[in-house]
Amino acid sequence: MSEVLTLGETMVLLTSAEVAPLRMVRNLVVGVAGSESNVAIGLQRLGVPAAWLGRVGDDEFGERIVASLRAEGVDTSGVIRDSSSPTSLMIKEHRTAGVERIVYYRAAGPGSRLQPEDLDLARIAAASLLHVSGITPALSDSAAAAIDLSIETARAASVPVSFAVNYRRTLWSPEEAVPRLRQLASSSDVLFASEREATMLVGAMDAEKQAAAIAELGPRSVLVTLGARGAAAYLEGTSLVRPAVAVPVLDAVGAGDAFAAGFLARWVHDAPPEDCLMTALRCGAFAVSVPGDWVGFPHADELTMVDHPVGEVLR
Ligand code: KDG
Repeated sequence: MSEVLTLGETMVLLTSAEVAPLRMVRNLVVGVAGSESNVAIGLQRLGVPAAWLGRVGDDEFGERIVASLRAEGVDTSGVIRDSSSPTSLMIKEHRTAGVERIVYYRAAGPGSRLQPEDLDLARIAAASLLHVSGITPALSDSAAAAIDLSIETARAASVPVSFAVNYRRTLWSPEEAVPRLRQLASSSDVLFASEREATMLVGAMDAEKQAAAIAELGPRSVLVTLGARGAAAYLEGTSLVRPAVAVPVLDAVGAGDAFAAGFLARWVHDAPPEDCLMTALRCGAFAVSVPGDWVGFPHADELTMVDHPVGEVLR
């Protein structure tokens, strides 16, 4: 099958190895994170070819990003090395045993210089799916224009568009974001939102109703994630609400991307809605029960592992 194309900003992730305020931390563990490339990794692990397009700094951390994605089998041939600024950083602080705090060093980073000219339009038109998020349009006007062109190109070629709302409050205010996010929702086929993001888009109501209300904006498949409570979906006219797969939660960051990857991996194969949703929920469970934004995402042959009771030993 042809590749799923993802587009956005990927950063080096520095995770505090200790529970402490960042100013007292002695050790940071180096990794890589970016919502769209996380989804690409999730898809690859489930056997769906995926590519990530974006800009990284022309520096060692930029190479680290490319190497990490390549090691996961993600196609990075469209990555641009940009020498105008260093690779962006995401820092994860374990402020208390139960609370993680994330700070970004991405203002004016390579992702903000993404522009329409960076896109390979023929490649987008030949993809099986385009996946973008609401992070990129908040990075800069040129990045927003690139997102618009990618969506326009996909739609003109009948390539379905998947959109994860991913509101980042440090990048823009709700007043700026909401009209833009609603507009992007209206040009997508599949939409992923947390309950809070769904409330931004259509107001506070039951998640099931939110999913249906978002579908009225345009997308035929809408998924509203509810954390430990599972997800509500409105899929081709049918409402579904399913509980999460119960697992110990070690790190909730990345769960939404795992969920999206799981759903899309089945959706691109025209799997029934229930199958798409259950795969998404299983992937979310993998993500939260392993530290790291995407490290724990499942490979295709591991998916049912989370159905086993907690504590069971598989041998
Ligand atoms: O929450 C998972 C991702 O979104 C994270 O790994 C990267 O925060 C991120 C971003 O803005 O791309």
